[in-house]
Parts: sequence; C-alpha cells; structure tokens
Amino acid sequence: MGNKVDVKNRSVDPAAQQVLLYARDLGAVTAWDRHDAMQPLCGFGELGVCCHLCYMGPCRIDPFGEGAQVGICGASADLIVARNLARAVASGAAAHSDHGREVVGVLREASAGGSSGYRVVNPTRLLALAAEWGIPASGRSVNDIAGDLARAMTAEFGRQEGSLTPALRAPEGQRRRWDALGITPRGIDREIVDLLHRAHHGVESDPIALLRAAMRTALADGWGGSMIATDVQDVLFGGPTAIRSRANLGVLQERQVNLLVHGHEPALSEMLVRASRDADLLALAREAGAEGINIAGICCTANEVLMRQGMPVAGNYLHQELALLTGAVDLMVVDVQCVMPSLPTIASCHHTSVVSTSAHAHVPGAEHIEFEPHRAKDVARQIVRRAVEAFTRRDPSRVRIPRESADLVAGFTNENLPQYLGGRFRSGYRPLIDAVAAGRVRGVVAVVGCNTLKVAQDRHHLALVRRLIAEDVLVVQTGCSAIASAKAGLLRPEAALEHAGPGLREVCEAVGIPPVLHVGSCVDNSRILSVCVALVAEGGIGADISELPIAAAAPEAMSEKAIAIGLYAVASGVFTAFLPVPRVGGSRVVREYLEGTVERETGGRFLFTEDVEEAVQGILAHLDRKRTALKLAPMLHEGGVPVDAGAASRSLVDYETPRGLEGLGCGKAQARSQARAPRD
Ligand code: MSK
Repeated sequence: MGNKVDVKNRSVDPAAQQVLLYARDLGAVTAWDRHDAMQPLCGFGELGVCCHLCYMGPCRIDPFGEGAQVGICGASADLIVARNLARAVASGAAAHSDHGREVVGVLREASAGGSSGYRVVNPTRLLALAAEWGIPASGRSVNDIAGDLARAMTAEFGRQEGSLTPALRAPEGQRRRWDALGITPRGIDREIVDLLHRAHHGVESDPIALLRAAMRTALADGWGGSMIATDVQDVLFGGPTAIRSRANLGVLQERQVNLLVHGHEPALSEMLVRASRDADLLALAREAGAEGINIAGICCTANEVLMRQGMPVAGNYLHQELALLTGAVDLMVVDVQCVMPSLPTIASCHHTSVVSTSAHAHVPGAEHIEFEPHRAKDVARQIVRRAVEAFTRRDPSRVRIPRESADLVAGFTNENLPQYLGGRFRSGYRPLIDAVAAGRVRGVVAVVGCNTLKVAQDRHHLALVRRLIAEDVLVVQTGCSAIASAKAGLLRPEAALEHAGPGLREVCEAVGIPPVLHVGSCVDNSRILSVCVALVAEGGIGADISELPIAAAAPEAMSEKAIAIGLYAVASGVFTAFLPVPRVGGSRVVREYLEGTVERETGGRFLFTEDVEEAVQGILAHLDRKRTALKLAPMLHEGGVPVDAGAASRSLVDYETPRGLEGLGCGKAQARSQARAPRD
C-alpha cells in the first residue's frame, strides 16, 4: 500500500485538491507522486556541491569536512557551486532570450506583409522603439520601420562590444556600477557563450569572478532578451490594458470544446484565439455537439493571452497535469518551457490530445504540428479542428471539473499604470510616489516565479502576498505567482478591502486598482524593471533603483529562469528574497557574496531562505531601511492587519499514493490513444 498523503499538503488550492483525489481514483501518477518517490533527494545535489562537468568524475564535496574537499581537478566546493549556478543562469537567460528572438522573427514576418496573419497592431509603440533603436521613421511605412527594427534587434543578439540598446534605459547610477564592475551586458548570445566558456572545466577558477560574469549574462536577459520579447509582443499584439477574466480549473466548460494553451510564447496562441472565433470552426464545433470553443491557458502562455485578450486562466505550473486529469480538456497545445514531458501519459487517462508546436520542443507521445510564422493561421486552424475532433471522443461521465474559479483584473504595464494611478489629467507615477512618501504605501514589491513541489502549491505565494499587502505594500506580479494570486481572488479590486492594510486600501480605493497588480508573463519581469526606471525618473523616492523602497521575491522558485531573473534583479539593485534556497548551501563564499558583499557592488542582494515569514520580515526591514535613508514620513498605520495565511485551503482529505510509477492504468491507455490518434 502506498503512503497516506494529505492533499492539503500538496496544494492549498481546493480545486487542485479535488483533482488530486480524482487522480487517485484514475490511478494516475502526478508530479507530486514522482516527487515523493524521488525522496530522499540527493543531499550533494541540493547543496550544489556535485560536479559533473568533466568525465573524470562525477565528483562531490563532503559538506561535513570528512571526505573529499576538492574535486579530482582540484575544484573547491565554492567553485563547484558557483559553476553550477552560472550554468543555470546561462540556461535560464537562453530560454528567455530565445523567446525574444522568436517573436522578433514574427515581427520580421509581419513586416513582409503576406498571408501570415500577423501585422503591427501597436504602431505607437513601434515608433517609440524605432526612435530608441535609431531607425529612421519619417515618411516611411509601418512595415518598413518594423522590418528595420526586427533586423536591428536580431543583430543585437550577437553584439560583440558596447552596451545592449535596451540596457541604456537603466538609470545612470546603475549603469555606472555595471561599468565599474565590468558587467555591462553586451549581446545576449555573446554573454551566454562567454559564461558557458568560463564555466567549462578548467577555465574560470575564481568563484566570485564567475558570479560577476553570471550577473552580466543575467542582465543581458532582463535588460535584453526579456525586454525585447515584451517590447515586440506589445508591438505585434497590442499593449495590454486592464482587463477582467477568471482563473482556476472552473474556467473549463462542460459543454464546450476546451483547448488549453501552455508554455510561454504568444505568437501561436494569439492566432488560436482568433481561429476559435472563425465562423466555420464554430460551426464545426456545433456540429460536433459543442456549444462553443473555450481557449484557456496554463503558465505564461496563459498570462500572455490573458493580458491582451482576457482569455481565462486554467492554472499555473502545477495545474498542467491536473487540468488534463479533469477529463474536460480536449486538446492541450504546448510551445516551450515549463512543459512536463509527462503530459501525454497523463492525457492518456482520458481522450485528451497533446500537440507540440515548437521546433525547439518535441514531446514524445504528443502529436507534433510545427508552428512557422508564415503559416501560423493554417496551423492554428488545424489545431482547433483537432480539438473539435477530440471533443467527440470525450466521455462526459468521466469529467470532473472543480467549481472553483475567481474573478480577476489583469493587464497592468509600465506603460498604462501612470493612467490608472493618475487618471487622464494627472497621468504619471506621482500619486504612487506621494503615497509612498506620505507613509500610506510602505513600498512596492514584485512577487514572481514558479510553483515548486518542495512546498504545497501556492502556499508561499499566498502567504507572502497576503502578509505584504496587509503591511501596506503594493504588490506587482508575473508568471505563475500572479496566477496563484488570481486563483485566490487577490487580483480583484475588492481584495484591497478584504486584505490590504489601511494605507494601501485607501490608495487602491481612490484609483480603483487591486492591491496586487498582474503585469504579465516571465519575460514581462522586464516591465517591472521599467517601472523602477520610471520611479527613479519621476524622482522623490530615490535617485537610483537601489535607493527605492522596493524589493522582489520568488517564493516558489523552480526553474533555471528563476535563477536568471533573481540574479538580474540583484544586479539591477533590487533586494530579492528567493525561496526555497537554491543550490548554494554548499559554499559559504557564494552565499556570503550573493547575500552580502554584492550589495556594495550593485546595490541589490539576495535573501535565501526556506521560511516565508523570514522572507516577509527581510523584505519589510529592507523597505523600512530604504524609507529611513530617504527620510520619508513614518508609516501612517503601523502593524498592518491580521492575516490567515491558510485561508485558501479549506478541505482536509486523505489521499493514498499509487503503488509504483510504471504509468499504472494511464500508461496502457496512452499506448491505445496513440494508436488511434488522428493524423492529417
Ligand atoms: S511559467 S518559469 S513555472 S513562473 Fe513562466 Fe511559471 Fe516559472 Fe514556468
């Protein structure tokens, strides 16, 4: 018999708890089961002291000082930890930046006219970017300007010398620090290759030099690849505006074709949304007995189509398997990043099709329909047809859609926030700055990042966000963290009344915003950097990013991208709480640098912790230190409001884990479903 498991310890989301119980009935093996089966996790790996860079090892350093203290080549624990971290940063930066490169390719396609279906939707943003990138605009067509911009951006990835163009947006003080430290980011590809070279066996042997190089690469991500991705997406698909929608598994529709988009890149998903509104495909769905076509999302593709189209969100990272287990999803289309290879096996528990679409990401067991910008419309229509076909195989008696879904408002950006804060006549960040200066708002904190199986899904996100807003901190969010808050109802303006401290509540009520602002996907963390730039430029609460009463947190970090984001935040002057502790525990030198010394160099630093309350206290203390240094007024309302951190968790249920991980019933069903998968 398997161990008794309390699903409340797996997720604080009641919808997830219900599906986890259904998973047990189905005999499905989820990520939680695989995580349990993996215990105990490798202690050397957890501390970051395992090195497998060359083929003489692998080596591992004994953290208790009794066994080997250096690897076969002589590498110390400090070097091994730094090298592993550096390689994670290179990988994370590569993922974000290749996303940027892909959408630049779509912009190039759009600029050529043709039948791809893409075009420049936001010429205002295009012209602003053209001015920044030195592209002549006077007397030229939108497509000509867009083509030149796309070519300039493509070339920027390989820039060998000089600063990345978007990095010049950073405040002057910060850029001077980067120059002094030798970490001003050059081309994105250049920095990633440089870092991977240094982290190769027998190259950079100084852990601190390696960490500085990792910061340079991370900066090329945040102020380069990610920022370019956000900019170009706003040009192609429109700058978001505040928009209402809903989040959680309850957005799945019993009587409609449910097509889930999952991954990160919006190019195909935007086209899928359009295809789902095509009259002939809607007629096809009706012929199949469906009342419509419902497109919803998982992870950051969800955030992209939420921000611009208001499409509902089915869930965050750990919802990807759960959504399929409801039996209500007809087709899940995936692009890149955060896509579990387990999805086809899980899908085989029901009738669900999984379709991979990226040339970078093939998923064994999924059908692959490759997305190419020049035939995007056709690919999107083909996928919608597949979803309708799959709907005809749905077994309604096996469908279990949890009722839970919450209202939300999303779509905030550095571009539109000034209008929401100041209104048409006083547009700008001044009202926020005045509220901070007067002690109504303690500061602004970005809470971002993934889910991890190391804590109950969403527990840290919700605990941290609730504590912060109760302490009069305005929270901005991206990624799966924003989805956690959305599911818990924290992205509604009413959440200010229910959860915010009195000062923040006053501000939110005055301007009609939620206390938690959803600003987009993982690459849209660049929007948060842009907000920091604007706050510095407006003046009054700090002449540099590191002087602002702001901070960041990744409460359930999981991916290498989270490490890259955390590091570019720190390199940009931001205090950043990072949970759980990444693989740095094996090196005192690395921890002391990243949690201490680096602050003298960049103005930012990490707080690594497993404890969410320690993160809260660290962030509040940091905000208060910055307020004191700026001689801002004391907070008007001390003490905040009491918080029930477990409020999102209602039911307590026992769950018996499946006996093995051989795929159980779903593995066999998968073979059957693949055998009958329709082909064009
Ligand atoms: S999707 S990187 S789990 S936030 Fe951007 Fe979520 Fe983290 Fe993936």
